[in-house]
Amino acid sequence: MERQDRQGPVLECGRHRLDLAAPRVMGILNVTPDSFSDGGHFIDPARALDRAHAMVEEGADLIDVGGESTRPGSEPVPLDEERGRIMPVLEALCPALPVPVSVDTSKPEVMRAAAEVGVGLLNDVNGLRADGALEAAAETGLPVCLMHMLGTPRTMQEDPRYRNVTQEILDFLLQRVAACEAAGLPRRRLLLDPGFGFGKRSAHNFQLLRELDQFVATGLPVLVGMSRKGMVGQATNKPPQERLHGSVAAAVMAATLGARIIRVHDVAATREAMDFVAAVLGGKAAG
Ligand code: PT1
Repeated sequence: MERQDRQGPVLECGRHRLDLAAPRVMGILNVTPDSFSDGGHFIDPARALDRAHAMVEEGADLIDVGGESTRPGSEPVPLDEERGRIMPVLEALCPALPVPVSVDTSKPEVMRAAAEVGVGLLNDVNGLRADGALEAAAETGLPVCLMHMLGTPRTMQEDPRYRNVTQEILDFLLQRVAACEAAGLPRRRLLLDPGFGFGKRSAHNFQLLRELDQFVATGLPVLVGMSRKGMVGQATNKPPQERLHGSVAAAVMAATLGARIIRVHDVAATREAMDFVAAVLGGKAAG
């Protein structure tokens, strides 16, 4: 049996099904005024929809909408503000797009509201640790990406330390999986994400990527986000807007090691790279 058979290759995302036999491209749609690399130009729902359609044209398999920046140093956004930014955009996108929309939120109220307007996946950088988030996510019936973060976005890059970064993050994520199962959220609805750049130095991020096969070996689908991040800049010595080639290299490495969803700003380039990986690996995907 191919090892990928353990992964539950199809994700039920509301009215959409996402086949994870090949690596999928998740396009980033920020609806924040303070986005670190694309300036947050997409708060107007009509513009957000245009941008989402463009990413689908470029080959995005799903669109991730976030209203709270979580890059290092960001301040938390109050519930009403996050909801006010995100909901009009989700209401425009969900019925209109041919691909599932995910919502990048840690707030249970936003998860519930997003599920009601047709979101297909919950993406929580906080791993459902907020009060009420486990219950809210379980009740939506949607799949959930559980990500690891050390601390909070505001403080996470202040001297992060690990004994063994891969082992600690794997332990954390498997504890969150157990908490989900206890709350009635079954494994078949879960994805894991080591959380590149969330309370990690570049050396930690590089080790996590080298050892990504350990996350893949859990049998749960792995999602990664490295697009334009500091780890790419560290390796290539480029500012955020010039990190395309490094980011594509990171995506290729992750997919080769068995990651199933790659969260990116630059959809067209990543799509081509993933098509190449899929052509080479075919049904013999890593993992
Ligand atoms: C991610 C992710 C995310 N990243 C998931 N959701 C961000 N599931 C937002 C830097 O080091 O990796 N996985 N949602 C963006 N956050 C960051 C973090 C942006 C670090 C930049 C950096 O530059």
